[in-house]
Amino acid sequence: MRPVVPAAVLFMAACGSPQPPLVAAGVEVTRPMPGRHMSAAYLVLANNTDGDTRITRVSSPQFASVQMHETTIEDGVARMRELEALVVPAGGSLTLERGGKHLMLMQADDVGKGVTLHFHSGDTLVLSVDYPFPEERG
Ligand SMILES: [Cu+2]
Repeated sequence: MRPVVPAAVLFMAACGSPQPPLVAAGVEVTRPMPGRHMSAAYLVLANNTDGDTRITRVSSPQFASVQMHETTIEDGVARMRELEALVVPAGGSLTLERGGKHLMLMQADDVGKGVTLHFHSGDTLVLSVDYPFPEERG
């Protein structure tokens, strides 16, 4: 006779390890160059929900301003333009990388051991990422 597994147990097993709605991977933040107060951040954002996630603002305690940028080539010249939002597609991912979409961190305050990034969708904080600089990780 086969064991009968109650439906409620299956349901709970399926919900046992809930995935966060938005996940960051491969985070890299450049250190501000000496005498400059600007950095760039690159990462992959994965959306575990069945709806698009629209990032409308990114902030960081270590920087006065964070802009969402896209690098495009116009007439053979690389230019950056500011984006109003970053859209992470439902069940998919968005890659922020050199030569593509990226974050520009401006007016560094005190960048010590690392950088924290807060991703907002409207008034909602949807993800916070802590990035310790590699040399600080021991
Ligand atoms: Cu930029």
